[in-house]
Amino acid sequence: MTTLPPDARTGGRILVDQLVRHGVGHVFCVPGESYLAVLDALHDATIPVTVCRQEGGAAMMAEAQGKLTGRPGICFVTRAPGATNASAGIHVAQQDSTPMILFVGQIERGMREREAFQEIDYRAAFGPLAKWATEVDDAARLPEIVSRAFHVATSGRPGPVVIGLPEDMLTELATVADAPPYAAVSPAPAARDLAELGRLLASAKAPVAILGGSTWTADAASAFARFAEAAALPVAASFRRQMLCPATHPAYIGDLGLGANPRLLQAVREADLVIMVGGRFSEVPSQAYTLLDVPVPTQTLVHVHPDTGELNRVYRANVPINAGAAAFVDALDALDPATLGAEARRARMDALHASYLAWSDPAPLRSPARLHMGEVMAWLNAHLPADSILCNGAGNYATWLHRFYRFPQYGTQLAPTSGSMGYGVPAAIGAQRLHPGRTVVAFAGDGCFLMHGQEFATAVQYELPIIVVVIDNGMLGTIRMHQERHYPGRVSSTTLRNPDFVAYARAFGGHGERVETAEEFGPAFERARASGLPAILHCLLDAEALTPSASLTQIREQALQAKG
Ligand SMILES: Cc1ncc(C[n+]2csc(CCOP(=O)(O)OP(=O)(O)O)c2C)c(N)n1
Ligand SMILES: [Mg+2]
Repeated sequence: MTTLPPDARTGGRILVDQLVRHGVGHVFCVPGESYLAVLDALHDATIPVTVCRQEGGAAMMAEAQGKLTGRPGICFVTRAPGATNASAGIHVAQQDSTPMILFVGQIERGMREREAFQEIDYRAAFGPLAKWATEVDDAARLPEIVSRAFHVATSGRPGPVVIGLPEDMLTELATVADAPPYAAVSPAPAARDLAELGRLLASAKAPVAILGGSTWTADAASAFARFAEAAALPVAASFRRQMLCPATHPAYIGDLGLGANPRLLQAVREADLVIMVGGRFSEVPSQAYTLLDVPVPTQTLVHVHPDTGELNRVYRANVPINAGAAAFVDALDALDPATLGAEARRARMDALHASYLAWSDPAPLRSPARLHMGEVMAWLNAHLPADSILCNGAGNYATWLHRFYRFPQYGTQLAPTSGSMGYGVPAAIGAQRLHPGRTVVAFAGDGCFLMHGQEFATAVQYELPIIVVVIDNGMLGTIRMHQERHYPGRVSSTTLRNPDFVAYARAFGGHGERVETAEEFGPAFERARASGLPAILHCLLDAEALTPSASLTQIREQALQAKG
C-alpha cells in the first residue's frame, strides 16, 4: 500500500473543500457517473444536497437561491445531456444577472476531441451563454479557478459561470492549499458623480428613478425608498423587479413590465431626468426601446450600473456612474434631500402613486370568468405574510400577479426577466430550501407547470410545503393571444389537453385541490397551507379571460376589424 503525502486530496475533495471555504449553503444536482468523486466528497461534507429530477430544474433552483442571497447558487450536472438540459437555467442567470456556478462532469482528458461518449466543448457551447465558461485541467489549480469563479459570478454585473470537470482530474491526487473565502468587488460612485446628481435633481421638475438589476440588498432597497420619498423622486420598478420598492410606499409608481400602466409610460416619456439604478433598461422595460431614444435620450440620463460595459452601451448617459446598486445607495448619504427641490415635485409624485394604486386595484375590472384572477390576487394581498415569496415562469397568468399583487418588501419575488417558462416550481423549491418557515407560492400556467412539474417530486422528497397555483386555461394563452392579434381566428398549435392536476399532486404524495371560483380560492389555499404538504391548487380559468383588461373574443374582434 502506498502512503500518500499528508495532505494530498483528490480533485473531488479539493473542489468540495473550496465550496465549504466559500460558504456554500446548498448544492442542487442531478448525479452522473462523470463526477462520482465529487458526490463522494459531498458524502462527508456538511453542505445539504438536493437531488433533482431534471437538470433544467436543478439549475433554476440554484439560480433562484442566487437571486435571493446575492451569493452564487451552486449546481452539479453530468456531461453533455445534463449540461444541455441545465442550459435553460444558465440562460435565466445570464439575462437576470444572477450569480451562479454550474459544475459539469467532463470526459477524461486523454480522450478529448474524439467526440467521446457525451463529449462537448463547454467553453465553446457555454461561452456565449454564460458570463464565463472554462474547464479545469489540473486538480492543483482547483482552488485558483473556483475562487475566480466565485469572483466572476458576483463582481461587476453578476452572472453564471460554467466549469467543466474532467473525470480523471477529479480522481487525481494533488497537494495544494485552499483559497480564502471570496469577497465580491462592488464599485462605488465618485464624490463628483454624487455632486452632479444632486445638481440635476435640485433643478429637475419631473424626475423618475427606475430600479433594476441584481446588486441590491434589503437595506439598500429600504434606504432608497426613504431617500426617494424625502426627495419627492417617483420610483418605478423595472420588468419583474417589483420587490425593489414596497408597492404601498408613497414614492412607488409601478413597474415597467408587459402591459404597463399608460400613465406610468407617459411619466417616463415626459420626465426631464431619468435615474436608472442597477439595471440595463433592456427590451421589455423600455417597451421595445421606445421610452428612451437610442442612443441619445431626450431626457437627461443618470445611469448607475456595476459594469462599465453596460454604461453607454445602448443609451448615452449624461452622468454614467459605475457602481453597484447597494454601493450607490450607501453613497446617497452625501446628498441632503432638503436641498433637492422636493417640495415643488411632491404633488406630481403623489398623483403618480395614486395612479399606480388605481391601476393595481382589480375591483373595477370585470372578468368573463367564474374564477376572477384579480380577486385571487386581492385575497393573496390580504392574507399572505409580508415575507412570502412569489414565483412564476412565463405566461399570461403572470400578468395578474405582476399587476395586482403588491410586493411588500425585498426578497419576495422570483420571476425570470428572461421570460423562461417552467421557472416557478423550481424557483419555489430553491426558495423553500433556503427559508423553510416562509410561505412560498409558485404560479404556473398549464403549459408552464409541465415544463418542470416533475420537480414536484423533489418538493415531496424534501418535505417542502410549496403551494403551486396552476392556472389552467387549456392553452398556451400568451401565444394564442399573439395569434389572435396577428392571425385572428386561426388557432394553431396552442391548445392543450391537460391531466387532472389534483390527482397528479396526490399521486406524488402532496395535497391537491380543484378551484373553480374566486370564493373557493381562499379556503383551498388555507387547507393547502394547513396540510403542511407540497400542494397544487388546480385553478380552472375560462379561456375568455385572456388578459386582465381584454377577453379573447375582444382581442380577436379588434384584429378582424383592423384587417377590415
Ligand atoms: C421555455 C419557453 N418555451 C416557450 C416560450 C414561449 N411562450 C411564452 S408564454 C407561452 C405560453 C404559456 O402558457 P401557459 O403556461 O399555459 O400560460 P398562459 O399564457 O396560458 O397563461 C409560451 C409557449 C417561453 N417563453 N419559454
Ligand atoms: Mg395556459
